[in-house]
Amino acid sequence: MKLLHAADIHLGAKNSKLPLDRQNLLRSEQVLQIRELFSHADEDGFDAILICGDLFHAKKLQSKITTGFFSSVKEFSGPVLYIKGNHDEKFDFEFELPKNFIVLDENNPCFTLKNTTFWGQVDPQTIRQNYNPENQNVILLHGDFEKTNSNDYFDITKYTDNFHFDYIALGHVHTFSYKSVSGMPAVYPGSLFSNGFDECGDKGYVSVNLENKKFAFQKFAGRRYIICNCDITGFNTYEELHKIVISAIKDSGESKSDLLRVILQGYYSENSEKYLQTLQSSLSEYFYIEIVDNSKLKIDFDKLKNEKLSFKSEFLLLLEQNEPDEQVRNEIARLGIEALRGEDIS
Ligand SMILES: [Mn+2]
Repeated sequence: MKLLHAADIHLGAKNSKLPLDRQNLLRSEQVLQIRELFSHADEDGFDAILICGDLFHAKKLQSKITTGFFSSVKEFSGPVLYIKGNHDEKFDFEFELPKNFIVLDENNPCFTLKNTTFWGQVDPQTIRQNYNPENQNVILLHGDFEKTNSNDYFDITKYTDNFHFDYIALGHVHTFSYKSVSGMPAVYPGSLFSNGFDECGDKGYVSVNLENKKFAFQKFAGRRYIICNCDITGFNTYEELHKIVISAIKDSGESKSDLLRVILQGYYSENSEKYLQTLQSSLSEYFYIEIVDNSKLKIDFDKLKNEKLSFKSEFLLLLEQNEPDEQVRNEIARLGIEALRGEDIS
């Protein structure tokens, strides 16, 4: 039996820092990509799709998102098995669900397909009443079983100490990871899409072959969030700055469809051409790009102190007389000079 194991789809979630048109585009794209995935799941040989919680981001969603999702479910001939997560535990199913969309909970603790029983996150007593060791058994769980101090921690041993599962399908942790628990594979597929710069890298689902006990991460999300650190120390002209930034972006292995955050670091000198607006608009072919400027002005104190009739020189001399700590003095000097240049204080 072949399973498509997904979790944390967070339909309807938005990265509110993005421009509105980009947010809308991403949300409708996600619905269409899921339809594409589900409509090919039969020919890709999947017998069932598992969704281990946080399918929906909030209690209520725009109906075009939910209708879009459930129309995708109908594209697949097998069952789509779902448990609720912390984000969608209160989701209102105010409409008729497709027959192959199966919610596993205390009212409906398990579902059997051929020789495999799928379990929801139910009381172990409930499992005991119907557990058949002759079958293959798979359990769907949502939460963090490793971080005992997490609000969403759950004790996995109440399942693994009492039953054998051929596969433990998890949700909640947004990065692909797996661990063997009492010899059983416990797998987080990670989120299906990324929703921000705190979730960089490839996102996808896990393809599971229950017969040979093999599972593999499958890259799915078309767009990635990428953080690109860029040391701009040493540039003088705008062309030099542009060249340094472009080369750092290329090194990140990006594509034009990704969402990029470029973090400028290092030092620039007083007369260097740091034209950030121009830089930003020269990179407009990316789906989304933002520039975070953490670079610092490098100050030639000796030169500035010797300037005649100069605010900067007066300021630095005063500072030297009043602040004994050199590190503190340098930081105040940098902020003061930036302010005197009429710049944003970094
Ligand atoms: Mn989640």
